[in-house]
Amino acid sequence: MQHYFHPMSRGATTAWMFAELDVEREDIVVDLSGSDEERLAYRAINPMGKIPALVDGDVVVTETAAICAYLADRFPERGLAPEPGSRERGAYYRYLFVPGTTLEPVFSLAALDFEHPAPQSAGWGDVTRALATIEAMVPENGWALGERFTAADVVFGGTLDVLVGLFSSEPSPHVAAYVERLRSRPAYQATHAAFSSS
Ligand SMILES: N[C@@H](CCC(=O)N[C@@H](CS)C(=O)NCC(=O)O)C(=O)O
Repeated sequence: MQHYFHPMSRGATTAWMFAELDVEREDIVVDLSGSDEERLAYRAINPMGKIPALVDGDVVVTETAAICAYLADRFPERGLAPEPGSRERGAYYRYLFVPGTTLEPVFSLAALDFEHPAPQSAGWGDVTRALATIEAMVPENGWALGERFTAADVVFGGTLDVLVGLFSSEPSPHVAAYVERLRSRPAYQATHAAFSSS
């Protein structure tokens, strides 16, 4: 499997997912500041020109959450996804989808001091509701789905890990504690060294 990424990008999250699974991959570092030629060539894999991307034979997967979900299902014996069709899958999907559809847009815009003028029409709503959603979804103890760590923690937790820096106030103690639990995982530390040394 070829993993197109850069260690200082959202690709750190997919690298973390690989490390949690402990499966082999071929890392291909994409230099986003590289030549136009290189960047245009990469668009044959992802027309958005964005990393990360995963190539598994003739399957191409883009989007961080989709890559993590695909990998968890591809290696079911590693136990990082609830059984397809199980009731746990409902909460699992929620943790996989909320980050990209809601949290990323609302906080990326807020970081630029912009709020959508009609939050009831914008899919991501507003900062107040997004913060309430985070508070409700962050587990008091353990992981998103309970005692078992899953890809939901890599995607939801990986997003929070970055977003807490964009909050206008300090994260609440239980959000901060969850992020600390994630950061203490050996697979997280092995794949996020570039961030701590920057
Ligand atoms: N929705 C995408 C976002 C990926 C993304 O924005 N990646 C950035 C790096 S962190 C990128 O490739 N930017 C280069 C560009 O847009 O040209 C995902 O979740 O994978």
